[in-house]
Amino acid sequence: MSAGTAGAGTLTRLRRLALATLDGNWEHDHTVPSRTLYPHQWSWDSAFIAIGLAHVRPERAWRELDSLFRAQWADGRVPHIVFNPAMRVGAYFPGPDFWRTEVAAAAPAVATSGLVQPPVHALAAWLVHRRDPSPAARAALGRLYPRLVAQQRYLTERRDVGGGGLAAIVHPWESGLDNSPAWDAPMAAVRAEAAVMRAYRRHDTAHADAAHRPTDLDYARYLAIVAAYRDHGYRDDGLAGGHPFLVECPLFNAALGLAEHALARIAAVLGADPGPHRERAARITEALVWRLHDPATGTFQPLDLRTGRLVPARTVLGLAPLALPDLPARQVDALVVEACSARFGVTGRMDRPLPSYDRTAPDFEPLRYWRGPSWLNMAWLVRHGLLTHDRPELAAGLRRSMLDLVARAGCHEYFHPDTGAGLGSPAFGWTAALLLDVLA
Ligand code: 2M8
Repeated sequence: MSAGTAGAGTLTRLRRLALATLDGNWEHDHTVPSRTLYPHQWSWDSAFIAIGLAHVRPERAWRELDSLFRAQWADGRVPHIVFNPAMRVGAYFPGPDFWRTEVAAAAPAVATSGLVQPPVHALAAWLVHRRDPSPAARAALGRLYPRLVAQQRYLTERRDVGGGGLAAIVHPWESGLDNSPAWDAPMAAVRAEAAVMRAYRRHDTAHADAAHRPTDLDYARYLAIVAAYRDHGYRDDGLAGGHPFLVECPLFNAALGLAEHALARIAAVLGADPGPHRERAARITEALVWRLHDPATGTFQPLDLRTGRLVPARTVLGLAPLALPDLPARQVDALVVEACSARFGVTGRMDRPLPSYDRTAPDFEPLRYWRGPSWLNMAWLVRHGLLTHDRPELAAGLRRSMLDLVARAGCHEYFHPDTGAGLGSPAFGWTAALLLDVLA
């Protein structure tokens, strides 16, 4: 029997496991994604984690978001890592001594990275509030709202490098899908050599199989891109002139649009005007369709701003716009076809979980991080889209597959896309949190 159709006993066991994982990763005012691999606070992890915490520890859900936004930069950017000063130096690479955010006037006093991640926080704040509409929660929402607005303003004004109404990412880490095949073409143009890594000590490969992680050449390029941005003072003016990596990502921009939809609802609760958020949401969806939709395949593809070309790799990033409630029916239908194709295999009865990359591609790698394995946050987002566009059977198929993965392997970071075996960190925050959300 699969967990999706399991009895109350199995569901209770799953709930307990998820709660124990979140409690085990709780660190005074935030949840670490993993005690070993990622011992600090990560931006979009905190958003997903808050969504799960809302079901079991609502007060912590607000603290999670609040602690992240306390590290917001003066220009509105929400850093992708907030470093815990109590953690030993070298617990994660690259650490504060590499980021050196003090070069930027807008950086906060606490140590952070200088990059961002997909802005799923307004959606998270909205979902947390929906679970917990207490007066304390309303006050927490009221404190977050202006910060969420500032985050959107940063992304829509300073990051619209292409000038078409979408936000550009300046590093693959900003996509959240670090070594996705989507970034192979833009990364190939970044000058770096794997040998550079001899000068550094990677921390990730001490805790995870190197064959499952990005390569040394990937890391050398990651560092080269950070160095270019840092040496530019983490400023966003003039990026089009020479920054080595500039891409409009469908997932990142779907999150940007979803955030405006969520902010419209939050504004209505707080007695503010939802109108401008609705207008901005509509403009983002329009820009996504106009700029990132490939009519030849019906899918959404990243746009490499350095070449002006859409990236051809079909990854799970391209399914994310399905979560937008105002996506036109033609694109919704095409994305459902893509999700249900042999590439991604979504059905009402899934025998294998959703992969992060086209499983029919010759370079599909079932073990390597974002180049094939299944991740619960992607399944959660696609399920969210299927529910939004009234495909309950497909959404139920994805939900069952999420439950099965954790029932068999535990709260792993990611899973083998054929066997479902657990990979990466064995006690991973967003896996536990999003499981709690689909169990509710
Ligand atoms: C992974 O990314 C970090 C860099 O930000 C890393 O590999 O060290 C990604 O899976 C990212 O999406 C995630 O937020 C982060 C922490 O879980 O780990």
